[in-house]
Amino acid sequence: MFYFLQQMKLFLLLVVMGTVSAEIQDLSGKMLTFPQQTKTAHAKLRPIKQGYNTVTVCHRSFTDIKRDHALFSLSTPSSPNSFLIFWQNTNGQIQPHVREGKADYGGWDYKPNMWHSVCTTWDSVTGLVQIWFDGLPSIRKYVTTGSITGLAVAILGQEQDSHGGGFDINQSFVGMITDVHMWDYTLSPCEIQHYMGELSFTPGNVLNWSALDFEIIGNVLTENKITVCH
Ligand SMILES: *[C@@H]1O[C@H](CO)[C@@H](O)[C@H](O)[C@H]1NC(C)=O
Ligand SMILES: *[C@@H]1O[C@H](CO)[C@@H](O)[C@H](O)[C@H]1NC(C)=O
Ligand SMILES: [Ca+2]
Repeated sequence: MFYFLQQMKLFLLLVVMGTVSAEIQDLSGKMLTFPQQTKTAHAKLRPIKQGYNTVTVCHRSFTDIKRDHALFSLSTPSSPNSFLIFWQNTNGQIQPHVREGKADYGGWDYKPNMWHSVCTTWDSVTGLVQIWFDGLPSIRKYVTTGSITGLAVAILGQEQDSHGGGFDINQSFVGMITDVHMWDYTLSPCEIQHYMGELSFTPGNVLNWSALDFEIIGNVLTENKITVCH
């Protein structure tokens, strides 16, 4: 009987812990801090919808690392780079990847030690991608046509070489990330400007920072974004 009760307690504890980690949280005003370089620490985000013909992804990040790193990594079982936003340091390029396609965007002032807002749009019919960096649009480039299908997993802090894993410490992110949103449609330039200016905009219907279904693995902290004195 005692043994049974102990087992029940353990079971209930696991249920409670499971519920907590699967909880949907409002992260408005919060950021995720990735305080050390590891090949394991990350946040795993579960999209509300699966299967995308059109994508917009926006995020803000703050770092001082001077090497390659992933800002946003979404994989599906058939394609680890289904939707990846990558900083390639050697050539100083932001590289949006969509499945097997990739575009190189150079010429941005990607300064360390400050927030940068990045939005990326892509359409499966034209195959065109475009990024917006701190309010400025890039040219529109061809990456690939055809939808993103299969169970998507979005990861912050690491770059996926396989579905949900295959991390490389030399592509990990160190710093802070906030305001991650994903839509299954293209935001208008006006809506993107609203996001960039931290004004009012329609939250993502695929990933919504104000109602985020996510899980933390390793040393990643949820902290307040605003750090002004009163
Ligand atoms: C990461 O980069 C460092 C410095 O360039 C290198 O010594 C190390 O072998 C790299 N590690 C991996 C796993 O590629
Ligand atoms: C995002 O989350 C907020 C807070 O729960 C909610 O009010 C809003 O409707 C959500 N937006 C979308 C598009 O799901
Ligand atoms: Ca990689």
